[in-house]
This record gives sequence, structure tokens and C-alpha cells, in this order.
Amino acid sequence: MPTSAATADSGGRPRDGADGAELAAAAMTGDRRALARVLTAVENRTSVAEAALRALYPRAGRAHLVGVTGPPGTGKSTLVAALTRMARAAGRAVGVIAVDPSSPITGGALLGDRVRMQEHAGDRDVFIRSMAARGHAGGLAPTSIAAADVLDAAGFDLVLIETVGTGQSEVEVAAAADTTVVLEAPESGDEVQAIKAGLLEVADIVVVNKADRPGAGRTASHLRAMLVAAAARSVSPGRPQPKRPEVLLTTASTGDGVAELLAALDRHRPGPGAGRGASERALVRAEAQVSAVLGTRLDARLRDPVVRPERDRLVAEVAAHRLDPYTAADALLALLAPGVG
Ligand SMILES: Nc1nc2c(ncn2[C@@H]2O[C@H](COP(=O)(O)OP(=O)(O)OP(=O)(O)O)[C@@H](O)[C@H]2O)c(=O)[nH]1
Ligand SMILES: [Mg+2]
Repeated sequence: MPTSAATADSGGRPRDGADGAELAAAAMTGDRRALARVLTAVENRTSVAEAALRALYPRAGRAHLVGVTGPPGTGKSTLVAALTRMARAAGRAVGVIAVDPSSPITGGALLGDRVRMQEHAGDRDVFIRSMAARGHAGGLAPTSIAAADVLDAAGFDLVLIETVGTGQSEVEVAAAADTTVVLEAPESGDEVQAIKAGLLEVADIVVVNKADRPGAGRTASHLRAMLVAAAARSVSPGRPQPKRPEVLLTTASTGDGVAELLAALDRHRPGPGAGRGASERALVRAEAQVSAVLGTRLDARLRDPVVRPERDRLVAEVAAHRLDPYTAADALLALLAPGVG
């Protein structure tokens, strides 16, 4: 096995006619090249991915999926590396998906992350994958979730998904995990509080990283106060009070506080078995995936040569404002699936 497989972003070129189910089977037995190929197929949403995911899916659902998000530069990648190191020391297999916001193939941030994760090169129980945030027609979240499913089925026990918490879809990726960690760094002033409030809403655990910097304690207190205020606002009679996120301090660059964060993650891990599948997060994830597949399937059906002329006709009617888009969509639905819609 090549040592560079630890950062097998390219995934290699898929073999001609590579069979998805075969690749999936190989990936599940620890073949890292096969794993990389499946992930490439997932990212490109090819038919190989569909066959692979069908084969993999029953084996997934065991890993702890952890989303790590937060504003740029707060230390997400450094923290993911520190968590990986610590989880590995405890004998756990760790998969990492880094959703790179800027670069479709190779960005500066990605390169930096690779360098940071070099220490894991050659470790069979660490697999790091970068995904471009752009160019996911069916949505970034379903694609990232499918990639996490692949790592889960391949036996990685902890799957960390890093996204920059700037765009809605990136935040959705992290929020679809079992546990969402929102990172902040110490800073003065409250000019970005509006953004933070939005990010805090998806947090299960809030981490103030760069605790070695001045103002970390103050930032943590400030965030705790914001969370208390948010919890007070969300009280509704007859409904259980949602659990208020813990606020932890870490220095990712030295590893301080990372053991405590890992312990907090473990406490938040959903229980195994049937209970897990019924968890709210699992249902949200499943819904995102089924909706994404439905959308893809509908698009494919609309491109069908039998249906296409009618679709084109209806679209032209809508363009000319002789028909509204709702009526047109209903007519197409009735055509595709009589009795539905
Ligand atoms: N002082 C200090 N610096 C840190 C700490 N953690 C990370 N850094 C530094 O902060 C900078 C950004 O760290 P990254 O881990 O790349 O941050 P990120 O959130 O992944 O950044 P993006 O992915 O670009 O949004 C780097 O120079 C790190 O070395 C910390 O705990 N203390
Ligand atoms: Mg990063």
C-alpha cells in the first residue's frame, strides 16, 4: 500500500468499467485505493457511486459523525488534526472529510491541511479526504453525508467533517452530523456577533480555540451568556428544553483541552442499535439523502426523450408567462407519476 494513500485526495483514475459493488467490497476490506475511488465517484455523483453506496449502506450507521465548523482561521484543521492524533492514540480509526470552500481541486488551505496531516501518512487507520465545496448540483450536504457513510462503512469509528462556517450549505454539512462542534477564537468587540448567533444555533458543543491567546476566558463567558439567552428564547410550553451546548476551551496547537473535547464528543455520541436510526439527526440526514436522490431521479426522467418535448413545451409556456411554474411542475409530475402530486 502506498504511504501517500493517507492523503489520497485524487482518488486515482477509476478503472474502465470499475464496478461499484466490487469497489465497495474492496473498500470495506481496507483497500484504500478502492476507498479513494468510491469517494471520487461519490463526489462526481456517477453511477459507480450509486452501486457502491447501495452495497455500502447496510454497513454504515456505526461511526460517530462529528461536524467541525466555525469562521475561517479559528483553528478547525489544527483541532481536527489534534483530535485525530488523540483518537488514534486510543486505538480508534479516524476518517476526515475536509470541505474546502475555495479550491475546486488544490487550494492553499488544502495543501496546508495535507502538510499538517503528514504525520498520519502510512497509518492505515487514518483516512483524509478533501472535497470541493463548489460544483455539487445536488447539494453539498447530501454529497458530504454520502462520503461520511462510505468512511463509516469502511470501518472508521470517528468521522470528522470540517467545513468553514461561512456559507449556508457548509453549515448544513456540519449540522447534519451526529454532533456539531462550532469553533470560535478569542476576539474583542462584538462586530461579528450576528454571524456567530446563526452558527451557535447549530452547535452541540462550542469550542473557544486559541485559548493561549488573551481574551479566551472572556470570549467563553460571552458565548455562554449568548447560549443562555438563546435557550431562554427557545422555551416553549409542553416541549422538552433542548440541551444547552457546553463551552470548552482548547489550544489545538499544543493539544491542551483536546482530551476534554474528545470526552465531550463521546458523551454526545448517539447510542448504538435501533435507537440511533431513530435519532433526530439520523432522520435529518436520511431525509436530505432521499430528497437528493429523488431530485436526481426526477431530473433524469425529465431528460428522457419521451418526456423531454412536453417538458420543453411547458418551460416555453412558463417563459412566455402563459403558464405559471406551479401548474407546469404539477403537469410534469402527473406525467411522470400519475396519481402523485
Ligand atoms: N495561538 C494559536 N494558534 C492556533 C491554534 N490553533 C490553530 N492556530 C493557528 O491558527 C491558524 C489557522 O489554523 P487552521 O487550523 O488552519 O484554521 P482553520 O479554521 O482550519 O482555517 P480555514 O480552514 O482556512 O478556515 C494557523 O496558523 C494555526 O497554526 C491555537 O490553539 N493557538
Ligand atoms: Mg481548515
